[in-house]
Amino acid sequence: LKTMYEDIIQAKKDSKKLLAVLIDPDKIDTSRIPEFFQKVHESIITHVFVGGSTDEGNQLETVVKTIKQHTNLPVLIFPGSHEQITETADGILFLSLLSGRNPKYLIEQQIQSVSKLVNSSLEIIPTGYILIDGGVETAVQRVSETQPISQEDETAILHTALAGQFSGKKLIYLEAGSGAKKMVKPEIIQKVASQLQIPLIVGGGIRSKTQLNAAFSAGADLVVIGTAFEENEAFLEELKK
Ligand code: 1GP
Repeated sequence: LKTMYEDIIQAKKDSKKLLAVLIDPDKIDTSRIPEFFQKVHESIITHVFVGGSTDEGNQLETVVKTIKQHTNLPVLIFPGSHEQITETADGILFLSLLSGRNPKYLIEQQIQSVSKLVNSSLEIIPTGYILIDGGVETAVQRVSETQPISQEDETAILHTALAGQFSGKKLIYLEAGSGAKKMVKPEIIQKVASQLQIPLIVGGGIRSKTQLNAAFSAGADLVVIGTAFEENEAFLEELKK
């Protein structure tokens, strides 16, 4: 059986683009999950990410369980902290916030999550997470107490991504932040994608098919969309298979 990571690598080789819906456990109404996932299955969505900067209602486990009952798509935890880990998912993006200089999000959260991960069957995917200025102060910035990298600073973004690859990350995630005003510019995606050997994830502030296609054409292997689906389910219908 192939791992989820091997499937992502295969998709990259085949130039098959991947799209994840991000479910924020603080925002989703679990009673709407069955209906929502019917639409997801009619769309080009290939992955489900669950997580957020905060999980105030402690809903992550319930939300993941409910989602697993209604989909066969791979479900990955996208944790805002070590508390957001549940065995009921298929895997976890094991994030290091490489754009920041806060040791809590570079190594402390990771150590604190080990007791939950060590005997779990979750597929753990080491991911270099790079926060980029999306034109508005986002929750990641607030919670992590780190500054995003300016979109003007292309070299810093590129070098951060490559430093992640050189230190063994399996994925690089360029993040403008949930609800960003500006997505990561296609020129930046292109610059990073052209030098990176591992798959590239891009998310934050993508709200239209045009923006989605711009991210894909620039070289994103997997795009993540959350807010636009929360606010407008018709957008999901625009992305029919
Ligand atoms: C956030 O990249 C994701 O972590 C998705 O962002 O909610 O703006 O789509 P949006």
